[in-house]
Amino acid sequence: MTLHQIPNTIKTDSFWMPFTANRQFKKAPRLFSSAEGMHYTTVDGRKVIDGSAGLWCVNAGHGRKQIAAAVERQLMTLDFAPSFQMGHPLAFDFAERLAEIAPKGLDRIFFTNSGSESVDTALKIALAYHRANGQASRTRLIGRERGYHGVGFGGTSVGGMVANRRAFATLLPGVDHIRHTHDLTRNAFAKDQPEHGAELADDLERLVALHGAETIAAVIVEPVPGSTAVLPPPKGYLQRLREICDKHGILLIFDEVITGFGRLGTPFAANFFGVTPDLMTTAKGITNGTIPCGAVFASRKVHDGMMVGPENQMELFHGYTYSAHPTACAAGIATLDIYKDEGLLTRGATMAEYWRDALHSLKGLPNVVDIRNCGLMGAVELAPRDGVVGARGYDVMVDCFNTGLYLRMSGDSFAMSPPLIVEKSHIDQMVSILGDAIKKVA
Ligand code: PXG
Ligand code: PLP
Repeated sequence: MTLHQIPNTIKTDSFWMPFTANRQFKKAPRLFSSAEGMHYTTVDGRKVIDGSAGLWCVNAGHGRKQIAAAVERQLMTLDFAPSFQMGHPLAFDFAERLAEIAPKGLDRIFFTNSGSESVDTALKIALAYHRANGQASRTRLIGRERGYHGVGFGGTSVGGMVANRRAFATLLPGVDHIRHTHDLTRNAFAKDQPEHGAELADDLERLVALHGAETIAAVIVEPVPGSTAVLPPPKGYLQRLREICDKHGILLIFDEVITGFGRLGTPFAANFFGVTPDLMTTAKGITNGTIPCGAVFASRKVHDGMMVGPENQMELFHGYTYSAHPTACAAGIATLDIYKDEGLLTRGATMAEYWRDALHSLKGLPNVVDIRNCGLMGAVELAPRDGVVGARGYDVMVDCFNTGLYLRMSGDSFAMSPPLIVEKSHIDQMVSILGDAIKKVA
């Protein structure tokens, strides 16, 4: 397992790393020093193909000079401008550009700096919207088991990955969860959307019966959960969830932090599934991962519903110092230019079939219990070793890194989401390295 690992010459004590086993990592650090196109280069000079677009964010590939130039120009022109009671033109331009590619009607944009902030913002907008519309009793927020909505207290509360919640006590009150849709018994090795499970959306009716619709503000789901290792929604599931929300006056929030900006071969998952939420949270690919940025897309109904009261009074008491930061806007506009020029928001559709078949070719390898795909997202799930969750997955991940593939693990599953510039030869290489690692580690 130590193949290619470098002597530890840097001091690693001070950096408390996020979502990392710090003591394990620091014994044998895995360090990238540069990146271009589809590849990282490690500090010891090896090329490693990027199977996860960084952390699901580098959709146009690494080292895009156009973005770097826009950021540099912006820093030298207007490094910072407040967006509280002041403004700068680029923020308005960026919002207009996002509105142009938004799912129909979701064209009011609130800027944040991350997915976590987008989620907390959307949840707060949902509460404020109902209050502004005479329904202040709608305070309950509903998430879903296995959901990931970032790490703020709001996102952690509606999230449903138990390890992310366990240490943090009571979280927000008045939150509940519907059931997840992962069903190996009925759907293992399903291609694209699984056949079984649309009825799981009816679990929302259970919560309506339990709590009363008049207490529920919003339901938040990832159209395709990513962090929990890619769970495409059963056919008809999201449509049904939309119908139930409409029936009961509940706002539907799609968390598109991963699925936004071309991941499924459409600009957003809302386009892919033909279901439009009331609010949509985004981040990551919005600036190709270069400068932290996020955005909440709100429907006209929600936005206009908030534009009430005296005109000299703020409509929403919420915002971040860095909302619509000039460098983030510059990076974002340059990113949208690249997506448009290179057709990247729909390129995934032309690669999805090849991606699917390549991933599913791993069926039959030792310990592989499921393979899932949707657009340019994919996952391979292994059985845990001796009942210890994550041990086998970790060994496969390290072996892949040592032999030239970076990918994300979640327990004993591997989630892959290559940059949208990926070519068939890259896909072959990724699947070959992963397959070899699975055989070796068996
Ligand atoms: N919502 C969703 C659906 C996400 O996937 C967030 C919110 C939070 O975004 P920020 O920018 O605050 O991290 C995310 C982030 C992984 C992985 O490999 C996933 C995320 C982040 C880092 C790693 O599972 N998702
Ligand atoms: N904490 C303090 C003391 C602050 O003054 C501020 C912002 O002014 C914040 C937190 C919030 O920071 P941000 O707006 O970057 O989220």
